[in-house]
Amino acid sequence: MRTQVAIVGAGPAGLLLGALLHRHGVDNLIVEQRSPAYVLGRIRAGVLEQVTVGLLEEAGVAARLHAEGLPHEGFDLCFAGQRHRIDLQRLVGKHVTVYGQTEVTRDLMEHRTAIGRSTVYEAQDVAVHDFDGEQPRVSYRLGGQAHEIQADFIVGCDGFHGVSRASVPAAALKTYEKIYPFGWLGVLADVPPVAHELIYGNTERGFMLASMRSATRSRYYVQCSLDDKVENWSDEAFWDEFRRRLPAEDAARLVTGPSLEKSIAPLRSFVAEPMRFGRLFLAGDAAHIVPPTGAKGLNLAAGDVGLLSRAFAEFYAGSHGSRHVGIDTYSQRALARVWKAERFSWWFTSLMHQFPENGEFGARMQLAELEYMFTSEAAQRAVAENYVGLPLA
Ligand code: FAS
Ligand code: PHB
Repeated sequence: MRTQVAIVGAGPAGLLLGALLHRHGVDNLIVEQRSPAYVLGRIRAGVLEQVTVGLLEEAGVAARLHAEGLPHEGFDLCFAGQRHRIDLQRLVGKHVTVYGQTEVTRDLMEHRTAIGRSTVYEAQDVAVHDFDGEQPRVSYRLGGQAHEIQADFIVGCDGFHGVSRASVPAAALKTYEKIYPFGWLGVLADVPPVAHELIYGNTERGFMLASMRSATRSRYYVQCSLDDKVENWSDEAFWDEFRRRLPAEDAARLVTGPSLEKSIAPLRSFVAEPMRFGRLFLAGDAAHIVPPTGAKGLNLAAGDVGLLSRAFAEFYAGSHGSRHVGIDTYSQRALARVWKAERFSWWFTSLMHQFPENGEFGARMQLAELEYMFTSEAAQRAVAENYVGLPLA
């Protein structure tokens, strides 16, 4: 098989890249190791930046998002018995949209089928070859048969544990990592959200987040220890703990119910530099990870493929002279945006979680930062500017 751009991974990054390339008339093929049902079964992000919404509109995949997504013009921060709202619309004139990653992935999958583009699911032993030359290849096995794709370019959209970054010689990569000393226990349940906007809480018992997927489906999180196990948490135990961390007025109206999904996610910050190796490019979680506190992971992946799709469109459409500007500057432009999101996600995580190892002074620094924020319009505007997302280069 031959294509212009071979994409490894059919998560949101790979599928959005495929849809944007199709829009620009660039031929592409996606190879995914799991089944569609498995990919859709992963419960992850919930908040889309306007840049992400714009890219889904550009790809022609935003109809359901506009019909069912929930525009949110602010969110609440709770700490030390206080509650303050970050008014995104007033502070920076923008909002975010609550629409689950599962729904984004479903929309992109259905779009890909409708436009007749193929995705190879349940591919085994996927490998990338010769990306330091002019004729890179992707090989895989399907139903016991060996297959190979020749391409002009390969894009690794295969997540943190994928094969693409792992195929780059270690000497060519510089990685940066921070592991946080706690995880997030998350529950998805068909119960009405406890509030109409998101609530982030730094409580003495730990971080909490009240989010949602719709007016009838809630997504809730509590900070838990790294060695905690999801089997230690019955639904009842989760609801008791979540209720304890909610502000009293919300706890009083909390509706509980059976969990549809319950899992513990570790938190890490990670960046691999550069994001290009010859004719292999990395995008999304394959290149970087953020703690979910700032709701940046999915949105950073979308930004990467937005930059990359324009670079490939220029390459295939441009005159010889300009053909390479986009692809030659992709890594540097993507990383400039990635590091700013890494900073915000690290800062917001450091502010909103309990760090017993930081002692009482550390706790007072958090309190001082939060109290300063709510006496300073400039500080609130900085939070709002980062939360709604920075512009695409
Ligand atoms: P993904 O990991 O989503 O997709 C990679 C795809 O590549 C997968 O389908 C995988 O099966 C496939 N793949 C892997 N290896 C392969 C191989 N060798 N060959 C072929 N295919 C291969 N972000 C937020 O903004 N908010 C959140 O609340 C949030 N919660 C999260 C919770 C968890 C447990 C995790 C792990 C992440 C969370 N994230 C969150 C981040 C998440 O949303 C990612 O940023 C997003 O999935 C990134 O999308 P992709 O880059 O496409 O990577
Ligand atoms: C979610 O709804 O899953 C979500 C929302 C905001 C975050 C993290 C996760 O910061």
